Amino acid sequence: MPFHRRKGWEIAESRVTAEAVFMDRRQALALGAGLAGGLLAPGVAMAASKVQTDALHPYARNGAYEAGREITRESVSSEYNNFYEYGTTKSVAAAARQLVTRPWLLTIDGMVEQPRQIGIDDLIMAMPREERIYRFRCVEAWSMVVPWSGFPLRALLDMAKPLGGARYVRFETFHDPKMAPGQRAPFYPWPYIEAVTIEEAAHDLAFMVTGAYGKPLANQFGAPLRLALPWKYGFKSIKSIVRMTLTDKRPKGLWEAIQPAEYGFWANVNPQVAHPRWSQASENVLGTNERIPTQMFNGYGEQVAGIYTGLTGEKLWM
Ligand SMILES: Nc1nc2c(c(=O)[nH]1)N[C@H]1C(S)=C(S)[C@@H](COP(=O)(O)O)O[C@H]1N2
Ligand SMILES: [Mo]
Repeated sequence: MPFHRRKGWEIAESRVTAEAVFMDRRQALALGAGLAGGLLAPGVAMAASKVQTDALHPYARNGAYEAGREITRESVSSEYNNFYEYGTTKSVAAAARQLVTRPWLLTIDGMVEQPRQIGIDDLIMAMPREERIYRFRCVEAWSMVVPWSGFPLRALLDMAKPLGGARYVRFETFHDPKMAPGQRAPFYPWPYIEAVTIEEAAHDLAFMVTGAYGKPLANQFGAPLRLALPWKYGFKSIKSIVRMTLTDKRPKGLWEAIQPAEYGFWANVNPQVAHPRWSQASENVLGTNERIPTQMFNGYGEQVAGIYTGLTGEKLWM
């Protein structure tokens, strides 16, 4: 990566942590005059360095984003996940406790004015935070409704300052087989990758998620930073992101790399275009016994259809 001189306001994650430790030492000294400082301080400091931005929750809800359906109970959505780094079943919540989310650096590189790394808490502090209720449709024909907390991806793009030739935004999940047993499975070309066009990334609905249900993001949802693209099939919404790269070449996502006949680059929701192995006409609503018709662009067509006019040669629906 090109050399990057750190600006005054870009505090290194290591320094933030050091600062939190220092603050807590002081607090511990003030509070625990009668206690053995050595016993109290380190534990307190560790907890504090983990939760620097946790207290910002709940983010203010933006009422412009409503699902028109009941929010899925948290006890349901947080126990039914796709997170192959932690197993190929839906019951990955327990295994995902191994995911260590602090310190966490996001690398921004490729075709940007100034490549950089930023700590997750500095990023969260710098972004315009809000809560939005989104519908979510997995390619496996189940769906849910979740109140996500986060910030528009466009705000992160603005920070990254893409160069004129940049056409795609590529995202990468962490790669650490010690922390993620699923990444020891050689079949998958780890790390998980996903990408969108720069027009899609700049769309108002593209949302970077740092929380759900008014709280910091549970590990199994892809803490500490995941994407939400509510008009696309769920596999585009990549979890636990460590890198965002601007590029002029169309990247291949992990699923497209393994099975291009079933999972493509665009993956826009369309009830009329069946998956090779099942219909996409309807979906199971998690936590209810309902089976409801699937909507074009998952019901977000009015907002996003304009992005795709003129892209006639593309397989927009797989
Ligand atoms: N890194 C990573 N991101 C991922 C996945 C994954 O296995 N690994 N699964 C995808 C799929 S297929 C879906 S449906 C959603 C599931 O999100 P949820 O568990 O929050 O419902 O995450 C997507 N993002
Ligand atoms: Mo999915």
